[in-house]
Amino acid sequence: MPLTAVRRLIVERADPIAGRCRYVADLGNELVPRPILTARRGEAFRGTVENRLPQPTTVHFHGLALSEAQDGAGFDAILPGAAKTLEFQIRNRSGLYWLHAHPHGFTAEQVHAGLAGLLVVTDGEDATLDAALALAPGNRLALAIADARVANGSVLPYAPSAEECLHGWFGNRALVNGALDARFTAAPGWVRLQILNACNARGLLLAFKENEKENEREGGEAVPFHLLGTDGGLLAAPVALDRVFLHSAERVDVAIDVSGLREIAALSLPFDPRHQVKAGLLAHPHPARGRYRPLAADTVCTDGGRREPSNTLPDGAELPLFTLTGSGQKMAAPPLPSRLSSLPEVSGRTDAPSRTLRQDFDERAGFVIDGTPYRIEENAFSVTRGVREIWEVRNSPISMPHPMHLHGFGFRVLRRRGTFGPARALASESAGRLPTDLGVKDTLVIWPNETVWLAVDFSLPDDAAFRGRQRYMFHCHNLEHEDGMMMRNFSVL
Ligand SMILES: [Cu+2]
Repeated sequence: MPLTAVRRLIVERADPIAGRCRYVADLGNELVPRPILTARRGEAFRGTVENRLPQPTTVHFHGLALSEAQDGAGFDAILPGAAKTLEFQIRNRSGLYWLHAHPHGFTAEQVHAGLAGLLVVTDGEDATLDAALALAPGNRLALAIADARVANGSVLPYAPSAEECLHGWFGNRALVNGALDARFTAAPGWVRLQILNACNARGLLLAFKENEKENEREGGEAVPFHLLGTDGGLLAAPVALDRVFLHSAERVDVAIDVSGLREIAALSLPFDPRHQVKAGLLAHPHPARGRYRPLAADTVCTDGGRREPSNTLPDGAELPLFTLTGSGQKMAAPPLPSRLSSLPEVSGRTDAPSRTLRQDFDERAGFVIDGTPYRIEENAFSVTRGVREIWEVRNSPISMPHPMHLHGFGFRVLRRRGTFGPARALASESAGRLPTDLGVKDTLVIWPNETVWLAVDFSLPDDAAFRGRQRYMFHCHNLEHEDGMMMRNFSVL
């Protein structure tokens, strides 16, 4: 559904007992729950967000280059019963972006409840690629993969213990665009999948395999695929893969040739999740939480929440995601184009970074950036607009993988060091970059003991909306860590 057709976005609880929530798009003459939004680069949006939750909320357009007032980062939350008008132009390249709740202290609960929607941005390069792939109608899909705790077909309410606030909230089943056991039908030829990891905390090692025989659980040939793009759009050239790490809030754009295949299972392969930290932290609910009711009849970040270990699968466990049904018919798919976009190669000195950031674990404060838990009024540092900075971000050995998200600006990855073996094995170059590091990123996993170097261009549009100081944030997108204060504000001046 075109974003420009949306007059009003209603944020509401669909099920007050279990706390499930949804976005509803009001088109003026029609209400559409859980819309998948589309927009062409350059289009402008104007609409109202109406908050019908018992908690503050915001709508953060994740990955879009927006001013502070439109970014939805939580400086200016929409209180229960209130509304806010949004007005912005889409300046980003084609790619899969998304919108989600981002109010401080309530982000994890609200995103888990279902307040995460997809926004597919298209442009000329994107249309050229679709034409080259000769995509059949229905062979292009935008998918949000989340995990939830499911018992008897129902999603259980969000109620993490203190230990789960430390490691993250992990479910036992995948929801794809909100559905369990999701199935999609594909015509022979190329299928293009734009996939978001919308899990609160779970990392995915995405792969595909052929389900050859019915009633046979084991086996199945791996189905190769091609990486076309990442968070911020198309790569310069496709990369052939058989698996790819996709952590919370990251996106991949992949092509699979399904000719001759009857059924393809998408799954997360088992991997060592590298949780190099022991629980022992005291519960520290976000200070904002005491003032509003939970979405479901349960408490958050205490040890009094319901614990049903059988309803969780640990991070890194194998997890079925969704199924693609093909016709089995053979067809010669056209060759993949060798060039996908005009994205330039990136370079920069990593021996003298403009800025260094450190991620640590503190037994009392939890996961912190530069030793400092988040405070909404604090400005960690200021950046001059128009300047290109090189950031060196190092994760501690006593840590976890942290999917770090930068608001407002896409960045490029220059180098990785200290990457753990199974991830390093997927690196395609001497600088340790992974295939997903070759595109524009806005979220990047940093493994324990790993250091990454990023190039960020802090140019802002010459537009009234971007005048004056603009505040953005850099934070962990493990949502339990985000609500646990693993976040810093910065300003662009
Ligand atoms: Cu984290």
